[in-house]
Amino acid sequence: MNITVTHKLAKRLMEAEGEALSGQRLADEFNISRTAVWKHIKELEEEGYSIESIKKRGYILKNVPDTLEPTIIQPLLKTSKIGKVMEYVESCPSTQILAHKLAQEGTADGTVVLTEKQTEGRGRLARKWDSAPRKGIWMSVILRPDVVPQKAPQFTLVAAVAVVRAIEEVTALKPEIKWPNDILLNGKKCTGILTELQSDADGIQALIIGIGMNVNQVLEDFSPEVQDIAASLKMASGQEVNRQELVRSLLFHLEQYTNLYIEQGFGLLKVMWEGYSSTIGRSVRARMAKETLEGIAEGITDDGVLQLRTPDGKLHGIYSADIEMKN
Ligand code: BTX
Repeated sequence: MNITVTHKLAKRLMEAEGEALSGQRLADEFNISRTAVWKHIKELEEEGYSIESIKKRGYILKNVPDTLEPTIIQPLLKTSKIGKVMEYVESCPSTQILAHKLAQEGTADGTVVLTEKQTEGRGRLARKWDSAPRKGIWMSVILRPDVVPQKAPQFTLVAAVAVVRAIEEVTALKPEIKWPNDILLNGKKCTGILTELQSDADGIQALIIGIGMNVNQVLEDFSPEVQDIAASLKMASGQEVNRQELVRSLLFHLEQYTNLYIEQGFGLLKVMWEGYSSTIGRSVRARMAKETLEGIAEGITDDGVLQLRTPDGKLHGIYSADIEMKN
């Protein structure tokens, strides 16, 4: 991103964390006049930043606009690859569609697509994903790992660990993972992950990891079809949650864990994943395209395949299913 002086100033104020910075100090640091500083401050206020100006002390940043624009997300981002390229749109049918297009056009490894509103957000098997405007994180991350296409499903599990770690870092909540791609709070779904693939004879061209996180919805923000099964971080914690901090934390953990996975394989991540899992050790019903099996979810393999033991003692490897907990 070509970051303007105005947004560099915003970054400086954000980093000051509530401390006042004088016009003179900012003028010196940016090598501009105090009048120019004042003009940039006015410009930020027009964009929705709230900046207090105290006589003889200077400027204090009180609030930044509640948007996921790269000018706000990127300056404090702690990643070295993911999110360096960011595509932001106010509204789109689905960030997955946009990400697929960008991936085909050759966008960089680590490109992130973010929007405030999806009109055709989607889940697995073309199911709908409810994406209320400005209330959640609707995001797709494009990765170009050098791994065989069969490894793609593991990225869903790696992303799930990153999601849980981010929620834990930004809130006091204790989320759980339901195999393979749901994050739950008190048994209700607060995040879904959809990993899609572009591959050819040479292997994976792009992995598109779609993450939909319910952040600040109240019950009525959800469509009636999902009101009984969905939860937002706000509903679970009783507090508004900062979406910008969540995006930064999520991208940071996603970079850490995908690097760990690529360098060392799934071993350590599997242990973390199992620690957060609500599925393992439970009696479950697994609905697949052609059959439904009931039994105990004993664990996952190193490839992320769910191991289900049916009452006849047989162990089944489940690659893809909807899981219902029975007790
Ligand atoms: P899934 O197929 O596991 O879950 C879809 C099901 O979840 C729906 O059929 C519905 O029952 C329920 N559901 C729909 N919306 C919500 C919601 N907001 N909260 C809780 N439950 C819901 C999960 O698929 C993967 C979802 C990925 C969404 C992201 S958003 C960014 C990216 N763009 C895009 O179009 N999809 C991904």
